[in-house]
Amino acid sequence: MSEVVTYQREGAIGVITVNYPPVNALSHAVRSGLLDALKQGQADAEAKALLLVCEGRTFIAGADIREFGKPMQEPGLPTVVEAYENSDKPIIAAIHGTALGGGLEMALGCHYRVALESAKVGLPEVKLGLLPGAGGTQRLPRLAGAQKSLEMITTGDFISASDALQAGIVDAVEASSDAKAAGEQFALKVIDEGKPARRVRELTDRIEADKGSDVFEQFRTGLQKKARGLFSPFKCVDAVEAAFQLPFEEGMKRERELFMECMESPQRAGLVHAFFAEREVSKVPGLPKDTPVRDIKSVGIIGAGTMGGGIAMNFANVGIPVRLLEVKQEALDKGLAIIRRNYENTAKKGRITQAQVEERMALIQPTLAYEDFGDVDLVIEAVFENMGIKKEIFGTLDKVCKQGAILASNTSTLDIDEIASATNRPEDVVGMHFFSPANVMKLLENVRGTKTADDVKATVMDIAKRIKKVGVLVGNCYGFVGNRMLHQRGAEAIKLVNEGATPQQVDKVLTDLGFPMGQFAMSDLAGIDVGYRIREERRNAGENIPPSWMDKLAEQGRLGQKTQAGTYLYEEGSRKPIPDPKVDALIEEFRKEQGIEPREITDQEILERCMYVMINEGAKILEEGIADRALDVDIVWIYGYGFPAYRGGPMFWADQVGVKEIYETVKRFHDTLGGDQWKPAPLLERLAKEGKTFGSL
Ligand code: 3H9
Repeated sequence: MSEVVTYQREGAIGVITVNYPPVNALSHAVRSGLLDALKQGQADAEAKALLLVCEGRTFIAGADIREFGKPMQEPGLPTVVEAYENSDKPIIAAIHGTALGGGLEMALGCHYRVALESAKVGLPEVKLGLLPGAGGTQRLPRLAGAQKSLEMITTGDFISASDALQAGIVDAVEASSDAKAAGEQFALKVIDEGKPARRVRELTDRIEADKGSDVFEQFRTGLQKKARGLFSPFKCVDAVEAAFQLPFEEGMKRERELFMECMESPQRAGLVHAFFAEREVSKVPGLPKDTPVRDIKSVGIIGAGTMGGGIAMNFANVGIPVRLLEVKQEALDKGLAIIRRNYENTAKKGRITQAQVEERMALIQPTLAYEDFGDVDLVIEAVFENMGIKKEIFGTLDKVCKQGAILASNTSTLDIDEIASATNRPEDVVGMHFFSPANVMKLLENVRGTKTADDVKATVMDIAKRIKKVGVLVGNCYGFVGNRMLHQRGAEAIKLVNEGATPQQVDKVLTDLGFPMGQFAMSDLAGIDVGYRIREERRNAGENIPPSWMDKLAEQGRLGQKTQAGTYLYEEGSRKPIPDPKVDALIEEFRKEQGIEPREITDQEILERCMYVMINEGAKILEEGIADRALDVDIVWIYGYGFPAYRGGPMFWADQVGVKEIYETVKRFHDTLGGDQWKPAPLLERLAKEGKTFGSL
């Protein structure tokens, strides 16, 4: 008898229980166990109906993702679902937690579904580069029709039990916390009323109603924009459409073909890597799971600008009170007005209520006095990048904050140890680097200083979860993980334009790779003055940073979107970059001044120079221990810079391209172009020579 699936009769009901923590995923053992238990139920003459329930926190959350990419072991999930559907005894699925992917498909193979009020259902396969491959694309439309099925299958979003009831996906919703009891009650009714085994595959009403509908074309058109570069959403539409064009068995065959195409696509590999990497980053090497965390009940934020305001919203959104400090009343008023406007816009879109707007605003208390930080548990400084000012602020915090308070800086580049040196408690100082817009971007790059205490590191990682971000703990160096790599890409992009490429050409190569925007559109968004100021500071510090046409833009006051002109032009109220012939002329003039004869630059060269320079820097970051694992770098880039998740992050992408190929190209660039940035990282060289990948580290 399988240990993960058991069969037991209770009165007239044969209860099949799955118990495979943490989420009852459909591993080989679970699939075999489900078939065995079904056989027992069939053979049990006393059982008049069967009930499928799960132990633990959730109903089945899907196929076991860890088995993807390995040879499939029989029985496959479609076989198991079919066996359940074929049963003559009615089978009821009792759903609690989340019935997802293959889990919902199992439930759709059962004859009735009852869900707890708190339960959610969904077919999230598309988020892993797949489509539902155990009949989900053929059975769901028979219950919910074309529109709802397409919505659920192409977005992968979960829906509530009541929504599922309304859509006809479940038959009953119970306001109970006991799925087994709710399922048994439903099963007894089925037995009493002599209800038959109702097979979803035999239902035709919804299929007939939506046959020939233009909704499929509408979805395909919508996806052109929403799912740019992605493979599986389009296959999802094809598979759902097949339910309306083909008899059930043939539809199932079509689903299988399309599923296998997705399974073999590199996008599936990238998205599954991203799924596990997102969960792995919270397990920090050397920081045991049971490291204590400090109790954070209130937060102080210094700076009510775009960054500080966005950070404050994150805490207010989850009910944590914030004290927001500015030096001038005017700046404070302006900052609060922007926060209110952001919340009101969200309310207008129907995502929060007006009452929630007021609740959240009430949690953000403005102040002009550092003394008001005397009792907060965490302070986050979010003023502009200037070491002198930051040190002064931390000196003040050291005086006013209570013992045990965590003192964090939102610096995006500066040395945390130097900031910490302005206090007498460097163990309490840490970096918490939010990404703009801070209330939207999911990454929180937490930076450990040399002396940061373990419980402080554990606390800031815990806070990331509390405010619904993905926290990555990294080491202290100029620009940390994300910006250190970005700066290399930015410098290379500028040089490519110096040499003959156009900014549009560089940006297009990056957007074709899947980035939401290119390097130059991004600097326009961030503000060209930001990069300019950094370059100037580094020049003043004696670094050899050659002049560039970007400096000229900054000097002319073309600062990007905020001045409606940067590398591109922007129409009032629009974020769409428009190429500007004046910038072409400025670049041309710059080349003349510098004596540069422009040359034709291929897209391939742009791709290699922009991306490989980052990979080389990533290898240095790994070698220095600034990032613990390649997957930490991947998550920083996916959630902080919009690196396409379907490529798995830069280091995963590098493994796909081939470490050896990248090493050889980097070496060639070092010989031809020169510069430290092209000096092959010893780690890159070693991996290339040993035939290994970043993922193997
Ligand atoms: C599919 O079903 C294909 C079929 O159509 C066709 C087949 C032929 N497998 O997220 P959490 C692990 S595709 C293996 O932190 P939460 C996860 O790695 C699948 N492991 O918890 C983590 O492990 P660890 C469609 C899985 O409460 C632990 O469980 N299904 C799986 O925040 C806890 O996870 C999906 O895409 C899995 N399927 O969220 C659902 N799922 O502790 C994917 C989770 O070692 N899962 N783990 O780090 C989820 O969306 C969330 O995990 C869930 C729980 C909402 C269930």
